[in-house]
Amino acid sequence: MLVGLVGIPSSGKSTMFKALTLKDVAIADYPFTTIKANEGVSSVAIECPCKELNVKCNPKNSECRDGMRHIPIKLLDVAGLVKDAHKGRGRGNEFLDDLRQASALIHVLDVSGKTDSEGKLGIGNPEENVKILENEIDYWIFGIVQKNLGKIERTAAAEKTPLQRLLAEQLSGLGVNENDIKTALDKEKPETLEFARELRKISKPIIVAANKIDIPEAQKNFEKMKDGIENIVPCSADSELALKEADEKGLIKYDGKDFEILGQVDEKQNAALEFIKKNILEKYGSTGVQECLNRTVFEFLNMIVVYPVENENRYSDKKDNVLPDAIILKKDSTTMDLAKAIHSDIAEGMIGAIDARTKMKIGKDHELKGGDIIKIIFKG
Ligand SMILES: Nc1nc2c(ncn2[C@@H]2O[C@H](COP(=O)(O)OP(=O)(O)O)[C@@H](O)[C@H]2O)c(=O)[nH]1
Ligand SMILES: [Mg+2]
Repeated sequence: MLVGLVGIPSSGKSTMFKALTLKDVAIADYPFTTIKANEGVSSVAIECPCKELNVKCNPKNSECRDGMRHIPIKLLDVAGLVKDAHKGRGRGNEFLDDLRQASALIHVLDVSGKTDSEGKLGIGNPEENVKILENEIDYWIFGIVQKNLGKIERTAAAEKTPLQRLLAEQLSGLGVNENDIKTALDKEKPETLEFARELRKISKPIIVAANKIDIPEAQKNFEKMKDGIENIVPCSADSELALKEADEKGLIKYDGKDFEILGQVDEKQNAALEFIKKNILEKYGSTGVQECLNRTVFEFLNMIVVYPVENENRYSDKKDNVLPDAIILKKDSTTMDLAKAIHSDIAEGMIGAIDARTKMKIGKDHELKGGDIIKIIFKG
């Protein structure tokens, strides 16, 4: 799973990217083999079961800080969005290529209205920029669908194959399946832009990070916009970065919601910290940056976290590491899906599973809930 940060130049993508990937989870089993220049590792945070079970955990693929489990997520800084990117403007083609890999997008939007739609200083229209981004993606998907549509429709008719099946093959790189396409086909005709828009809503859900909320004009603009846009979170990437850096230097202890001053801060630093506390943390509850990523993964992508164990009594693996791994799965996943996510050999030899909380035996097609602790029983 990969989440992309998109937005026009100067909206704050790199700042947000840096804030989200700064000194993040230190992990023994590094799960991502290749990291490109614009890729980084961030994490989503969720309450760890160690608190409720009153055990001390030893995480391997994730980290537990103050009872919160931080699970790594790959993040992509997708640069190059300008109007007409789908026609190759700016770094349009690169931009769209990067988009293909993303499961969801965070649209970093400068709501201060101080940058125009090209990222230059001037009068910007944040609402219009939301539309520009959606349109660019819609036109890009539209272009892919139209490419062979005539031929695909003729083949579907001649072979009596459902159109969605043939389209699914063409669009597999976009992360849409046959069912998704059927859903879109039920609403719109495939030759329309509206059809592409339906596919975009399914395959690239977008959360809007209303960034630069520390600027007074941004707060005014946000109030005007927030009811008209479904998924919008007020953010201050600059503040998040400043807090994380101060935490790293040992000046403050920052827990994502509030901070405590620990070290020697000079007058200027103190004023900056006070400003963030009063105008961001107390007003909005957080800088919004981590919330964007958490909501993207758990709300829009409908993911849950499950903990596989080998010893259901000690909630541990063979080496007695308690709650070693946190696995992110789709909401309707089964114990078999969990087995597959661990190892194909385990899935092949799987007999059943045990719910470690209740110690009850469960089947291969048992649907998992978020926070489940599961032992897979398999023939090795
Ligand atoms: N006031 C304010 N400025 C920000 C915020 N986030 C980013 N910026 C500034 O906006 C400018 C562009 O940021 P950058 O991350 O390079 O944008 P990018 O082009 O989208 O990658 C920089 O001067 C940042 O310091 C924020 O939350 N508040
Ligand atoms: Mg940048």
